[in-house]
Amino acid sequence: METSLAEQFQQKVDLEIKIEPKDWMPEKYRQTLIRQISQHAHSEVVGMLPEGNWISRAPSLRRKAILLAKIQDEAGHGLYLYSAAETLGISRDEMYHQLLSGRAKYSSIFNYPTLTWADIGAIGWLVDGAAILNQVPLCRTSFGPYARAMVRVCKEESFHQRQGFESLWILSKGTAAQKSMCQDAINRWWWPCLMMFGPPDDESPNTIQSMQWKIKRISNDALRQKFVDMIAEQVKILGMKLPDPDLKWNETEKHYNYGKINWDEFSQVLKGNGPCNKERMAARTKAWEDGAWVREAATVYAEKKRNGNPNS
Ligand code: BYC
Repeated sequence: METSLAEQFQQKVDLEIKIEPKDWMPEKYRQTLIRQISQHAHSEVVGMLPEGNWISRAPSLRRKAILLAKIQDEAGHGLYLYSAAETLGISRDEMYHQLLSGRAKYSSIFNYPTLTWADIGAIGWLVDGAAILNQVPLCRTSFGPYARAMVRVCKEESFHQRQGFESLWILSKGTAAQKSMCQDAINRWWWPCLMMFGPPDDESPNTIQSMQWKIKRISNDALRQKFVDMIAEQVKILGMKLPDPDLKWNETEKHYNYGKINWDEFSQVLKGNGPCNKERMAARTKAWEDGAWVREAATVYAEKKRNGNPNS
């Protein structure tokens, strides 16, 4: 019985029919999605922190308005994603507990500091650029609510990337100090961005199964290569350099070759030893604790409403 349900499920996936929350699904499919979607949601929310650091110091009103809008978009992405994960039978509280207790991860990239204003441009251009490449294929992921959430997220991410590039483009045409700030931000964000795509395919425990279930459409290494090829061209427009002496166009492969990624650094960041892991978790824990009264008030209000007395 179980085997035939599993076979029917795989046939649906192969026929590109979306899996919806009430459909039968293998327990491991459900767990894989909860893991990935909740970690994606946590990344959006934790990702607001490095940028939030610059709201009060944005160099103009225009830049401040753009940054505020971008960060609000990220809060929205987190909310769609938590909602999509909830359809799989996990509560938002449980997802939060998994994050705060260290059981759930969030993207490694948000454990790096934003030291200068150029870092905000670099996040938009490089981090959101990497995110879009990863997320466009997720618009066709097999689980309906995740795929539909990704459509809107991707539209907003492409605006995020454009504004980041434009911000760096202005710096790259500025004074010597602005140019050097721009290059320094690119130098610091480049390698961590390559790590965002996850471990190499032959060391990625989830890829084969996730691709069979069409949760993932393109492997970690294939997406990373697309990113290198895209950015290696865009950086020329900025007149800047990527910090990789081995970056070289390979005419036979029609791709850029690139240097070795420091996977030890990635593994340290995942273990909680990146430059900002403790700070990020402390900020999220404080937000959870500070929000206790809101949760309490909302629960009491809902209770009163159920009893037909919303205003008392
Ligand atoms: N950081 O078998 P693998 C944004 C973990 S937010 C941390 O390849 P999978 C933005 C992985 O979870 C964008 N952990 O896994 C927001 C797994 O550990 P667990 C965030 C990572 O899932 C604000 C283990 O390594 N995007 O754009 O098949 C401002 C083995 O990996 C990372 C998403 O979340 C990492 N970088 O593939 C600006 C996209 N990489 O869970 C921008 C959705 C891997 O088994 N997620 N790990 O303990 C995905 O597409 C996939 O989950 C990944 C990893 C490609 C990331």
